[in-house]
Amino acid sequence: MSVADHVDLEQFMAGVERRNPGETEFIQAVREVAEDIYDFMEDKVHYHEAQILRRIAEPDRVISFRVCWEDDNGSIRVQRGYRVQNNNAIGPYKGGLRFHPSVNQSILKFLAFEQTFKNSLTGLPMGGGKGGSDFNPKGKSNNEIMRFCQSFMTELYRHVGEDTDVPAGDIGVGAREIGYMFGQYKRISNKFTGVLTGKGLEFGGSLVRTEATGYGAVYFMQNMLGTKSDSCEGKTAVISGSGNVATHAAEKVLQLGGKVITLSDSQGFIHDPDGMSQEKIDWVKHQKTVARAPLSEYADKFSGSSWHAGEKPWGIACDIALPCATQNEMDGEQAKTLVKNGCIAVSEGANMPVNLDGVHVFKDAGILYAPGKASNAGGVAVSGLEMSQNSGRISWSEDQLQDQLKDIMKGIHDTCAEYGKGHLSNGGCDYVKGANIAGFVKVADAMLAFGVV
Ligand code: NDP
Ligand code: 2IT
Repeated sequence: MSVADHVDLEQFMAGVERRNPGETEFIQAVREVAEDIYDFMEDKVHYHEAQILRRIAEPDRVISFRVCWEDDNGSIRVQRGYRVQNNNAIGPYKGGLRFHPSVNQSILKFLAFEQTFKNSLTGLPMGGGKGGSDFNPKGKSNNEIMRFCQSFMTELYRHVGEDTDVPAGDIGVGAREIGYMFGQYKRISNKFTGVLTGKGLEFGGSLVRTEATGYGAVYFMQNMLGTKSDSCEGKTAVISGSGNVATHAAEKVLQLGGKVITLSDSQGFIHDPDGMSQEKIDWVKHQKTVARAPLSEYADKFSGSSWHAGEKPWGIACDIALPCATQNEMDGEQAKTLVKNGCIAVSEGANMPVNLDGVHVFKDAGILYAPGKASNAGGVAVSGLEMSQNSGRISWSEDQLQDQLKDIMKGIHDTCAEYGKGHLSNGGCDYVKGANIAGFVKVADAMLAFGVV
């Protein structure tokens, strides 16, 4: 049998579309990977014969369940909960939980698929999974959040475990929610195990996990700029989002001598041409995670800044950009604007923030462009280190963990560069191709070793 006997990219994608009707985000994520993997597999008949890509693009299982909870008015509310266990070829399923009204099966399948490649790139033994609910945490009391988390875990607990599937946070799920879910898991199972990561430091959490995704995305940026003997120092940065990833990315840009001039939330963006100090970033963290109030109030608090309701920050000129809010927050036109205004590098803190048109704009422009599955892997990497600490019943020091995060991000950068170098039309490094191929090879070879399962 030869490669020519197997389906080509468009036949493959037609099958994905037929089997996953209407799941636009999932289909988009698979296409972005398949475009690169088909090139790579051209002369590798064993991957075709074993249908490896098709198997990775078919989740091991999709679990969906009802979550009932009682609100503060005594009304009964019904939500849908999910866990998508995409692939456990190289380790237990691992990936975050998202609580947001937009959550649906397509979004969680795309995230679990991407997570499989991302976790492979970290070099740690973790498979890919993702979960969450269409529950909207905004405007809910602490007690409502607690009751929802307890109800969610009351079903989820039978599908997870320290060696089976280890969830963590994502949009709408932070330290508070992880605490409530861990408490309920421990109560039902009567086990104190590392079933979740992102835990509080008092009950098995790891130092540096909170900062890891944002810091890691900036380390990736620093590594890319380093290939041009350049760095973040003196660079003007446009960042979207104002949650965990965005605020820690802003903090690290500042620490490395850069100037952060935007942050955003779902209602609009802040433009602060003077740049954000640590005090301003701390205010944003407090505003979004303690006061749980709108970002727009920044403009009243800090003079010289302005609020742009309903807009995204991509029209503001910058040297570097870090999209850190959500999927498809930048399209092809917005990507073109960034490039036209002189942006030389983009490192994704969010998952799939740039749509396929935008990805092609960056590739064609030949700028430094890191896909989230590589550049935002710092979070799950430190989650992997949290799992190791929990298994060994030990805690590593802040310095140790900061060094490990930096080393892992450098390792991911170098691996992507090895597979991606010279692949852009201007001879530059195609980090998207590099990440897709490097993430794929390890998972694919493990699957080959298992035979047909
Ligand atoms: P948070 O919940 O802490 O913050 C999310 C931020 O994104 C908020 O500013 C929110 O605005 C904004 N946002 C969410 N949805 C939308 C939307 N539909 N349109 C515009 N803005 C939106 O989440 P994280 O910071 O943890 O996650 C951000 C991104 O990073 C996600 O793509 C996530 O998957 C990814 N990621 C997270 C990791 C982690 O460790 N936390 C690890 C790797 C990737 P508002 O407050 O108005 O809702
Ligand atoms: O998208 C991601 O990598 C995360 N939300 C973090 C997953 C994790 O298990 O730490």
